[in-house]
Amino acid sequence: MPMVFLGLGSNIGKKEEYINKALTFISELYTVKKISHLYLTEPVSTIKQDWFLNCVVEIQTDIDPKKLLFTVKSIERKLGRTKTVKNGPRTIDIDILFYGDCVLKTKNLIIPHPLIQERLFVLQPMMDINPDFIHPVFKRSIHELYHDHPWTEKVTLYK
Ligand code: PH2
Ligand code: MG
Ligand code: MG
Repeated sequence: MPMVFLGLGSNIGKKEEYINKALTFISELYTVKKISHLYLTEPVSTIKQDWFLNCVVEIQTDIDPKKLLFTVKSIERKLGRTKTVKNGPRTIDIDILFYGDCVLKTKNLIIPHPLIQERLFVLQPMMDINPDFIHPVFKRSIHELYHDHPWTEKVTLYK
């Protein structure tokens, strides 16, 4: 079965509660293999907003990626996510980061997530759970991408 990684982020209200509720919903549907630490992260955005809590979870599933996207979107809606501006504040964001070595580009879904290499708030938690995972497009490990990052974003361990 492919190694599937989801990135979670919250920066409105009771952030830790939203992350935990999302993890509960995810674990009711899929086998959770690993959960990273939780990080308090500076928003990467042109919009002024609160800091985020971020983590990454590895799940075991061979559900079709489009169905997985549909499921994570429904979890976001259950947790009060509403459509606002791009990169704006949100109760919960659940992104499909990797789906094994699958490379996919459709109108609604790009796998791997196209910005992983630019985001310390993804690379740092990925380092916790699978630093040797090879990015299927760049053919480089998480470890290498992490060390190449300019580390301009502030990311601190929360829990
Ligand atoms: N998500 C974004 C944009 N910016 N910044 C941080 N720190 N954490 C996020 O999860 C995040 C972000 C778009 O989804
Ligand atoms: Mg996102
Ligand atoms: Mg998203």
